[in-house]
Amino acid sequence: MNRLIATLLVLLGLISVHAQCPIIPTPSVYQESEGSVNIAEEISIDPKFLPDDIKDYIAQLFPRLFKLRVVYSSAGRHVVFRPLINVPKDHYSINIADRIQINYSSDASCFYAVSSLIQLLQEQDGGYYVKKGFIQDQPKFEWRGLHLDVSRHFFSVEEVKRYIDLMAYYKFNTFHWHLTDDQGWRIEIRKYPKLTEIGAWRDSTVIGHYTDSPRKYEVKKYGGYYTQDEIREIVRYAGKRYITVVPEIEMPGHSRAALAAYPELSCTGKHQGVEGLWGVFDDIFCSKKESIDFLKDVLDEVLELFPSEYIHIGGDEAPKTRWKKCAACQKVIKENGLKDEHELQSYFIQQMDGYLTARGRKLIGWDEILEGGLSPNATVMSWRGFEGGIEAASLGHYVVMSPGSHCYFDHYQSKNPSEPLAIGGFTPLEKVYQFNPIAPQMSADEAAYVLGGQANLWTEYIPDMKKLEYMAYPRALALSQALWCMEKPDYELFKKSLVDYQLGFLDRLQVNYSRALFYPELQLKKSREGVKLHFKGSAEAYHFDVFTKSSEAPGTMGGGQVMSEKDTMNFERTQNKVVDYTFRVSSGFSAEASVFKFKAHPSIGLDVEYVTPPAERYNSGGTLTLVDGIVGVKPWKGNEWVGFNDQEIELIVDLGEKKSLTDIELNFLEDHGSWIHLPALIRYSVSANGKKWKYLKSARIETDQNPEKGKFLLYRSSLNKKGRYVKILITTYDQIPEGMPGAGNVAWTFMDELMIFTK
Ligand code: TNX
Repeated sequence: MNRLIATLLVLLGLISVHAQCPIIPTPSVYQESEGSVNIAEEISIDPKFLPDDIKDYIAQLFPRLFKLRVVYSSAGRHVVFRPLINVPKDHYSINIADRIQINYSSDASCFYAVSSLIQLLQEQDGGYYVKKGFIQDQPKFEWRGLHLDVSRHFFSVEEVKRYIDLMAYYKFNTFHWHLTDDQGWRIEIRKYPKLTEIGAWRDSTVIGHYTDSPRKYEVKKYGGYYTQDEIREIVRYAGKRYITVVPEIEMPGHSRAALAAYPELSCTGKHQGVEGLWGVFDDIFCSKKESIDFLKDVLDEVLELFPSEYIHIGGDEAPKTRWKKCAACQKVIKENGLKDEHELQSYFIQQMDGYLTARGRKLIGWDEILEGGLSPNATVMSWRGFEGGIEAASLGHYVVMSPGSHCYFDHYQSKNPSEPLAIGGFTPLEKVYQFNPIAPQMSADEAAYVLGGQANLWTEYIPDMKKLEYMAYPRALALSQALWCMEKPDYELFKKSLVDYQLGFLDRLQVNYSRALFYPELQLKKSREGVKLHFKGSAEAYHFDVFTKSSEAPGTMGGGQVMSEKDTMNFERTQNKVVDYTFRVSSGFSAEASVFKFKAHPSIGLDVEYVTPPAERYNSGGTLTLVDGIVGVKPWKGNEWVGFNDQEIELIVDLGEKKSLTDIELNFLEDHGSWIHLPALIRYSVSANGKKWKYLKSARIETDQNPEKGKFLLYRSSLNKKGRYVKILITTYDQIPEGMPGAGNVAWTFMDELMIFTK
């Protein structure tokens, strides 16, 4: 059926275009008509034109997933296939009438059609039915990736296969396998056996968050690796699901596991074990010829194992501390007329680029490979936002977008305090859904260089498959929409397909997906005298109890209240005290209650003017965040903190009327791994009219810039002055010092909450 006929049928009312689509990612065209194809006990498929791999896939999967016998016969009572010519690559259509006819333009698109069919089969009375109708579909982006870090935590062959299985259902086609890092080398290299004998094992692993102080370790041998046979098996397994495996061998940084095995490849030669802590470490591959030759040897074996066009060489977070002091590195700089260590990194990457290009492959690396000059054939994977990708595209290089803001599935997905420990950040389902690999500021020419996008699963805080699934699902479904759909339906429609169809499917597969979608959210609005609070979520009503630490709980609240989304609770600014509230909220959707903390204090709901605007992605609550009564926590979940990336930050608070100021309190976050540092200086001024300012005092913040210390600081200063407006001027240190993550960049300043006390 072509589009014209489909349109006619719509006009005749025989099919409906507004039908809710069960398939995710949503196909370009989905239409339903009256009736269905019913299938019970066995599914009869005509194997003609069905590629062998897909034939095997169906034969293995359908009996398991649907308890349907698969019968291949030329009768093809239920399903028939037909290759299409003269249509774009990866295009398919499914016409469901008396039987299901799948038309496809490539083997991959035949597989995508089968993936859609899997989601179309709906259970009924012990059998299955597929609604009649028409589907037409093709992918938007050619790189639809999910990444997995198996260094920080190791995942078995079976677990990796399951990860790949799940990817296949959602039409991902690239599995980025992060095989080496500081905490473990996971790929057998025949020429260098110590890489896995020594480099695959660590003696201890940090437990809790790496910024905890004091830190705790589990002292226990941990590790594992994949033999070359196992790797071949996984590459083959993924290939049968039309997924390309792109291996990543990290260089020159994140290489402590390799250096534990071969310390002579570092600058100092110092013997150190495989790292048990998360972070960025100074010891990296030396840029001398021996290290580069070693890596080329490693790549030789990698190329034998992985047929992928792209080979990922890492390139991120490589401190130049050792290179600066290393005679061998300085010699390379001199001999090659390089300006500095950044150009040396670029030289290093160019060696690999040349090596891979000569062997018919392409190098891809994290966006740091832009620093010091991008190697001629390199493709950039942009993780520190979209900027690196935009720059690379403007230089005519291919790009995969994987910005932390939308694509880091190691971040928190809800603000619920019951969320299991994560590295930090806040990337809820809706945020992922908003992801578009093409940044709005890109020209059409630049956009043409964007291959697609990818989510990353760094596993510092993901020790097992259960947690991995919890972090990846259902966010991976939102990502699949962003990467596949020509035109994404709006978020509410996506959510409906998710809830009505996909969660049941994930349940059948026993995926431990997150229910964050159903958690109520606490939302706040400014009111005249303070803030208004309500619960938002998928439920009609929320049942809650309120507890207060102080005895002054308003009498109208207590246990067993019920509130709908429209109801609000009003909190007025207090007279100079802080009242702590705890809400325990439940809805019919999730068994567990959500717990929220709220502080009523003298500044809630005040007008704060950000003279320096905070970074958009760390200011979801607008100007209210600093005075909303929700205090930023650690590990940070992103949006209860306000984040700035400037060296001078100016804020003006309006108290509404002239008051006698006593004290001011301001909290800052310190998390060096995320480039968040304490500021250097805070200056306070007051004014009666917002025009003429009187400088009051300053507070210098003592910080030893010690990354071991990660802490969370609260500054209280006494003001003792009358005024209506308070100006807060914050100055950061010049830049992040050498040897620390993000060295040379302006540090981030994260603050929350602000309280001004008066008499
Ligand atoms: C930064 S993303 C890293 C990883 C960490 C990750 C944690 C990137 C290229 N490097 O080494 O695991 O942050 O989110």
